[in-house]
Amino acid sequence: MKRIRLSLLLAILLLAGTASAKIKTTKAHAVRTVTTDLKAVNGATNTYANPIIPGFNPDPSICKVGKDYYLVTSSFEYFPGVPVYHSTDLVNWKMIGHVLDRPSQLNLDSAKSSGGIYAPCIRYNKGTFYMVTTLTKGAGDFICTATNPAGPWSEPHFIKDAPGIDPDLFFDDNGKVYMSGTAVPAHKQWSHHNAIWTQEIDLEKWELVGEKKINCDAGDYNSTINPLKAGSVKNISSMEGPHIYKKDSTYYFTCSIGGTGQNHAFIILRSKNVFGPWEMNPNNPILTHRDLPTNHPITATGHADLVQIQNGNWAIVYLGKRAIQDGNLLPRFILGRETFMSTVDWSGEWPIVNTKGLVGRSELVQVKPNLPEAPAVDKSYLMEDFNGVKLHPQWTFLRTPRTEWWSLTDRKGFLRLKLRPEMIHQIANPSLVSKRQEHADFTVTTKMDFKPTGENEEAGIVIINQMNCYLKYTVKLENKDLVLKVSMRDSKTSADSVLAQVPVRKGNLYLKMDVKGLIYSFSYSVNGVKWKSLNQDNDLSDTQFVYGYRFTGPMVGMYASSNGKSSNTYVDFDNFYYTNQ
Ligand code: 6LW
Repeated sequence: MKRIRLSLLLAILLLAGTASAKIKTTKAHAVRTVTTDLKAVNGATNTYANPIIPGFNPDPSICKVGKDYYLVTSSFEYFPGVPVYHSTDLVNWKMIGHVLDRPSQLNLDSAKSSGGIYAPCIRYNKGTFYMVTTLTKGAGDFICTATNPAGPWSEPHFIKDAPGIDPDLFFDDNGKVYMSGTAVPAHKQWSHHNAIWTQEIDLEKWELVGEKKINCDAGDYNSTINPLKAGSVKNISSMEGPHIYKKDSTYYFTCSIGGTGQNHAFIILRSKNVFGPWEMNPNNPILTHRDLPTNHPITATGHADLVQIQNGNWAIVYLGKRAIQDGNLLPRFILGRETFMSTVDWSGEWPIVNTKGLVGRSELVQVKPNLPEAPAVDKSYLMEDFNGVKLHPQWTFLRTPRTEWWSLTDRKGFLRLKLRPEMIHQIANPSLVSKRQEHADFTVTTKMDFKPTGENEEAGIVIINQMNCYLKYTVKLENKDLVLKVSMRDSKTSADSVLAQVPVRKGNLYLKMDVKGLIYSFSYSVNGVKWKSLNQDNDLSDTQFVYGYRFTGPMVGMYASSNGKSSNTYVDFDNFYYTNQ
């Protein structure tokens, strides 16, 4: 009762703060009050739904080759790394592979949760695709190349003396190539004061050449950022995600400020020189939600990349977070940072985001870009029967697998996982095969054939936010009895806590997990027809599960472990069906 009262009070305060907050736009666009209306305000019918790539897909970068668009996102401690998506209409996207799909390319052995691979940037030049990113707490920035973005990509070319994160590559029309990244300024003026360095790079020798310059220093522009709300960041904290573009013989520099949360904002500057000095767009930020109520359906919009589409139009891809719409008065963002898209009008001096909707804002429903409609992407891979000989690219591992502990051929039509001592809460590569959770409301079912012989051997379904924040729905052999249990670790505890359990028999068992926002329900069956409920309506609102990730997002999949002991046992999954409600 107390919690409801508190959230009610907070909600009243939040709604009171929903007074229309005006954002400054160019004269060409009437200033409009911001509402939380989710429909494209002009009632257009040719609309699409954001996010364009749902689930854990942050820090998008995009490039265009002919009629094709390719987009990459951050992948952190998950392997393969840096997923590559393809589209021809910017609305329908298909995962076509990963840049880092070989252990030789990506050593994540010591990556902690939200460590590993940070923001990537993809660019195309004269027949070659380039992807540059950062292996944090490791060898730093590196570039891979490919002639086919679906792969294979090259081994990494590590770039010496490339500090910071969020590297960018810019191919100038004079043949020079420049690399940029985040930097610590010579004289920090406030705690999160940082800058962006730029230096020419020789892509034959894979080394930086010439002088490295601080190309954009937040401290030089602090006073011209029009704070969009009282209390907004006084200084341009955390200048990140830089990109340089050239349009009509003018260089444009973009970056995000405010950090990847509520204060995130995307700004653009211009100059006649690739090293500035840069003129600030008077209407910055051109994309932000930092002045909107915290219960707005989308927040944290930023870390953007611009792309020219066709007939002079542009578009922008960026990360954002969706609040789950479960009627709760407090916003909860459980899907991590996803990839959103908006159209951009750059017919004038400066680009303007979403001129066909709420200018400078992201909306869940927006007017489509002016591109030939592409067919909807075949999502049948969500209903996986494991009849192939290779895992679909949606399936990922936690850190780099050093042995093939999984097989699609040992038992045709089944995914076989070997039980190994490694466990989710360790910095290791456990027997875990998972995919991105893409919806707030979804159901997963699996048919599992598991005959454990050793104590503590377990297998089943998991949802993992990070190594100390996960939910397991597994069959486990304990004291010679086989039990089906729901257990979780939510980073507040240092051990798994059991939510429910029931004795079961060895052999085939169907498991079902129904998720509605933060309400989880578990049932099981011996024949896939008659289901018994194990545990209904588990409300995880009061657990770290709500916030249990930093940069990643929830992954759902199949898990097996002998929990620290050696084992010769394995588990066979006949299928894994993910359906959104
Ligand atoms: C990304 C950087 C950031 O590299 O978070 O908060 C990092 N800002 O732009 C990981 O997404």
